[in-house]
Order: sequence, then structure tokens, then C-alpha cells
Amino acid sequence: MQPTERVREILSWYPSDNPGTKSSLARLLMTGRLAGTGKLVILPVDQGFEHGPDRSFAPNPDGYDPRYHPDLAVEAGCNGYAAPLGLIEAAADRHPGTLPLILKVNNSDTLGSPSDAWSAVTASVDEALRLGCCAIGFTIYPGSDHRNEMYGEIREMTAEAKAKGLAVVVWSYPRGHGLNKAGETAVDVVAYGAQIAALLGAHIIKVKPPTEHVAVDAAKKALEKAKVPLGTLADRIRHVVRGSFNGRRIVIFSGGEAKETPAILAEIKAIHDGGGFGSIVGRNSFQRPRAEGVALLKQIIDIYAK
Ligand code: FBP
Repeated sequence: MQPTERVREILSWYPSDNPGTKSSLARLLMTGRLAGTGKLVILPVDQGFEHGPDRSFAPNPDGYDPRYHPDLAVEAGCNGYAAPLGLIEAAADRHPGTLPLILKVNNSDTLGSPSDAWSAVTASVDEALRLGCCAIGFTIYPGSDHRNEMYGEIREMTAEAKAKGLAVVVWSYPRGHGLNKAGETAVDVVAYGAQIAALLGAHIIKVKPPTEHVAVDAAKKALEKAKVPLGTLADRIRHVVRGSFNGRRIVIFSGGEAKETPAILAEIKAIHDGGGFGSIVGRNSFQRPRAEGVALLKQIIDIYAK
């Protein structure tokens, strides 16, 4: 299938990329039930690393099986599947050529007491190529004492990924000593995190849905002076997307902890209304029984398809 006009338009936002990287991006945009729309719904399964297997898979034990997740992604019609090295290795040949894979190349656990948020590099660009992935995924924690080390790591991995024809997805999660809990999802902070990811060269930026809270006084003053509407989630999504090169970067939003279906769908509708490019929904899909998880992902995809 040829890329649609919309996908060609999106690819034109990345003029410096080589044909390999553009093809990798096109693969993600041209797969699944949202193929060609410019929207994306991705299944991420790195929670086993980030939160541990019990919190992640006990609610739906089928999820302990590494083959479960790529099958779920395909059955629901997702654009792609993102996971750390071991999970991708265990199932990379399950849907060869039909399910775009994103290798999460850094991860952190929640054991011990780290000095501040920082992930270890757990896979390489060459491993992503060996496994047939179309992108690497990297988490940054703006606000952490270690953010500058993270920016250095991602700079190197992004340069290598782009040189070798892969796309780069950045999970930008502000957290750490510089921020309190409310600040992590404050609208100005989420917009700042998305902007940093764009400036680091991300093709796809993944952030959390922003709250109405504005954490930084100077940002609050600027936003009030400019009368930026932030009252609804759709307003705030629009603000974050505008802050990501005026909408010329693909910005997608995370699903979060398990929630009731109506609450999830209301959030997705607001993301869609605000011009968000899609969602990356993990726990809310793989922690439900298979049929319910598939049904929910399909409902989410239907909203973005409108
Ligand atoms: P969820 O839909 O499960 O929230 O997954 C999205 C995600 O970004 C995962 O990739 C990641 O493991 C998780 O959120 C991080 O969550 P936390 O905020 O607890 O670190």
C-alpha cells in the first residue's frame, strides 16, 4: 500500500532524514487499522521492567507469555508494539513484516532507591536492526538530576539510529528532584518535556496527558498573559502539540494505570479533539482479559479513525 497524502505530509516534516528512516516511520504510519490516517495506537509492554511482573501481569496472567502481546497488538489492529530486548527477542518472528516493532533501548526498575530517576541503556541500535525493528524507544526524565547524562546518551543513540535508517521514539516523562508529583503532569511541564524531546531529534514523542496545573510561575505568567486556553483536556493537548514544533512532530499520549472503559474513552476523545496523534496504551489493554483488551483497543482506534 502506497503512503497516503497525509502520511506523505507527515514525512515531509522530517526533511533531514534518510530514506531508510522515512520508510521506518512510514511502516508505523501505514500499519494496522489506522494505516494512512496519520494516527497511531501502539502497544507498549515495558512495565515488567518498570513495575515488575506481578504488578504488570498478575491481573491477566496470559500476559506473562511473551507471545501474548504481539498477538494482541495484531488482533486489535495496532500500528506497532514496543518492548525491551528480551520481549522483542522472544517474539520478533511472530508476525514477520506485518507488526512494526520498537525496541526500548533503555529501562529502569523500581527496586532499590536510586539517587534520582535514570534508566540504564539495555539494548543497542544494532540489536534493533537484527530484530527487524523500525524504531528505537528511549525514555528521558526531564527534571531528574541525571537528565544531562540522559540527553548525552540519547544524542548518541539517535545519531546512530538515524544513520542506520531507524526512527526514534522518545518517552518524555518529567520526574525527579526538580519536580513534585503534581508537577510531573502539569501542563507547562508536559509541554516542556515534549519540546525537549523534539529538540533532541525525536520523530515520535510520547508524553502523559497534561493536567490543568501549571507548575512553573514564569510559565504561568506567560500563559495567562497570552490567554492560552487550558481549561479542558482537549485545550491542553492542543497546547502540548503546538509546543512540539507547532504540530510538526508526532505527539502521542500514554494510557496510565488501569481505569474504567468510559474514563479511558473520554480521555481518548479529548486527545483526538485536541489534535493528538494517538495513544500508547499498555496496562489498560494487556491487564484486561484478551477479548476485553482487544475490544478496548478497537474502540480507541475507532475514535482516532474518525
Ligand atoms: P501504560 O499505558 O501502561 O501507562 O504504558 C505506557 C508507559 O509509558 C509504559 O511504556 C511505561 O512502562 C509506563 O507507561 C510508565 O509508567 P510510570 O509512569 O509508572 O513510570
